[in-house]
Amino acid sequence: MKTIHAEAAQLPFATQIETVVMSTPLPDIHTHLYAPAFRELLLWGIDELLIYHYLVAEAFRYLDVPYEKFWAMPKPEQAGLVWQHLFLEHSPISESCRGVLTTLHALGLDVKKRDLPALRSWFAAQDADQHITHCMELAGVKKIYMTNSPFDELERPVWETGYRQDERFQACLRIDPLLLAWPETAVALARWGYAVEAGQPGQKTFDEVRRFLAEWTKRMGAAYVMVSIPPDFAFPAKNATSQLIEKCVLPHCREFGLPFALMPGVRRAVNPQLRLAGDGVGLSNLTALQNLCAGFPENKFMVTVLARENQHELCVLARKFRNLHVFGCWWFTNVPYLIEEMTRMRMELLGLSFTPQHSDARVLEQIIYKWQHSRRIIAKVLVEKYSILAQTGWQVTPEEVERDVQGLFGGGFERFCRK
Ligand code: HDL
Ligand code: ZN
Repeated sequence: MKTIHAEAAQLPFATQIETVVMSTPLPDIHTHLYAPAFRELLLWGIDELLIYHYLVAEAFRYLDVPYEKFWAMPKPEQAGLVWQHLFLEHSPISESCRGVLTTLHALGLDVKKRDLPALRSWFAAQDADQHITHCMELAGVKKIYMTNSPFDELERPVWETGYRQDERFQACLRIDPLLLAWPETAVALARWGYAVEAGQPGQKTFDEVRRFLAEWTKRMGAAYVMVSIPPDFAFPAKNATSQLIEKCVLPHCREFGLPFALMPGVRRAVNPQLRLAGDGVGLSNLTALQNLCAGFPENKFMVTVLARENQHELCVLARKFRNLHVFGCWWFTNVPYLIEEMTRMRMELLGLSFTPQHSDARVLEQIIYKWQHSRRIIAKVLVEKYSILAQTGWQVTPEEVERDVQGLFGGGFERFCRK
């Protein structure tokens, strides 16, 4: 096999591995980014980086501004407050703050000047489309998987008027309102021409929901169907969520050969005044996932869980069910301490049969720091694992390192999707 890092083979062992991990191009399999055709839905630039909801949550720990007063401010004013409290008045050591600086540094900007106006001028001078490609190159991201919702009032019209595919982006069908807010969603589906009944769903409803799923899967060319679910999600259960999953989503995914992406553990709006920053985490009952994997062996489940305390059980479940693919260090687990812990746990229990990371980026430039930070940790763990193998006399070749890393960085996921 031609090695894509032939020069790496001449380097010391650890450096070889780091070189391959830091530079292997990969698909980012879950983000909240959008192709330029979605216009204002694609967030980018320094002010958006600073008002990312992770930073807003951290800033409010210092801010004594009333929540609503903050939300009423123009975005640059919000960003200025975040900059002042999280960067100037306190050193920016949190992962979210560090990420802003990693990104600016990678873009060649001088952060030690702490000159926010100068940073704003630089971003204002960027051409959005070229900037997308530049950020992807710096991040080593070859494909950005979007989160696409027919229930989003700004997004739906772009699809309905005909979105011309941008090869840098992959659509994914997100269906939280369908599964988690059935009565309200049934009204919307009926308005869109699907003959669903609002009460307890029956066969006619199941047929019409499948028609909805099929039409949007085809319209988007969706790579998977995704939902985030609360910690107390149970399956099976006598409720609309469970019935819609069993009667609509799972047969739809089998028919179209798509993975069903489940993300358990979100407690939505634990502090509603923080808006998008107000969601929390809860310990999930993964028996629901066990029942799904065991009960529907023809379905493929890609799963990331939000609670640190659920990670070990998720790995054990993946050992039991080959139709379960573990991915990412999601949201509150996407911090170096837990990325290392989770990657180490997964390699020790699953070998290389998982996808270690996704960015979950909401602002374009975040893919730069989220991948730079994660690649460095994944490289560290891999160097240790290969070194431990070498102690037994087992020497991995540079080609095998490339093969393994390509598998972790999208190859395994793409094979899982194709199965
Ligand atoms: O539900 C999700 O996909 C989460 O990733 C939320 O969007 C969350 O707000 C987030 O951005 N986490 O990183
Ligand atoms: Zn997300």
